[in-house]
Amino acid sequence: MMKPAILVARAVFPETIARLREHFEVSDNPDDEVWSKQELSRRLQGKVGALTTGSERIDAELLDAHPQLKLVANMAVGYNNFDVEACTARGVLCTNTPDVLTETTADFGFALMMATARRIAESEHALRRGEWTKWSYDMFIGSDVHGATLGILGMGRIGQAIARRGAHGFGMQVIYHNRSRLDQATEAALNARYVSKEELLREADHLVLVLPYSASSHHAIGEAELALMKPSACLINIARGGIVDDAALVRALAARQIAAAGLDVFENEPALNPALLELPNVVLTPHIASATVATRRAMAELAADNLIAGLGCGPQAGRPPTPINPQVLAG
Ligand code: 8YV
Repeated sequence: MMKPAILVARAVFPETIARLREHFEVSDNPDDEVWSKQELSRRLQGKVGALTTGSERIDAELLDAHPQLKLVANMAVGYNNFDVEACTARGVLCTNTPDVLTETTADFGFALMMATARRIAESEHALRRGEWTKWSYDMFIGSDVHGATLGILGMGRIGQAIARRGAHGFGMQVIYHNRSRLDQATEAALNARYVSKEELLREADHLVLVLPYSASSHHAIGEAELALMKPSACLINIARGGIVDDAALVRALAARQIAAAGLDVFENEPALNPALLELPNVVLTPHIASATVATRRAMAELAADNLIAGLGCGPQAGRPPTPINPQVLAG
């Protein structure tokens, strides 16, 4: 019997490709090129499934060109690169990779917060430039993380993992804002207090963004929001580019309206607002919050599990572990 054909749109672990080959005719991308929309469409010809990453946009136009496509498996928890509504309308199942990256991503959020508050990148760069000639009382003086007020915008799995670290590891006062409030028991366990968005902005010493990107979260942090923050505050974005208005942030950082920012995601990444590169008070990392060996392996394997089961293969056939639009399975 002919195996179904799938596309793996970006390079992944050879072990994952080998596993997929047990079930599918696999076209892959070992050179890890980022294909244009046209090239992606060309490569999708005849494919019933695709393993994608945040760089591949799956929209109505692409779906209409490929009526044979049944499943798109994103190797990411975020799926703003998918038009889920268009997929659901055409019976295309979408899957993502939640849970397996929660703790790793929360670790990174904390690392970025600490690097930003304690000016680690800025001081390290100065040392490399040979500028460390003497000790001074105010050299790279920063702000404390322990005991400070940790603000979290978006209180899903990753937000809660960050809250746990802050409350239980660093004795922080945790405040959060989210579309829906957590139940009392979860709030009590995290020692987290629900506040309005305005109070969150006004009170946080360190504000961490962990909400999904959508039309409603576009520029959730812009000029007006930055103006509410403390001049001593740090802003950390490990969620998605576009949640912060980067041009407004550049202005706020340059004017020291807030103290510093730590950014793992950017509008139009991997291109970024060039003014960010000129600012000393921003820590910039290339979208690596989930990048540990164990977690990236787990993400690749979960994406593969979804493809295998979702396309009717293996012992879990018909029961992909993490569907985004499970109504497609029922239909
Ligand atoms: C991915 C992420 O590395 O999971 C997410 O939503 O942003 C990252 O973990 C990235 O999206 C590539 O797919």
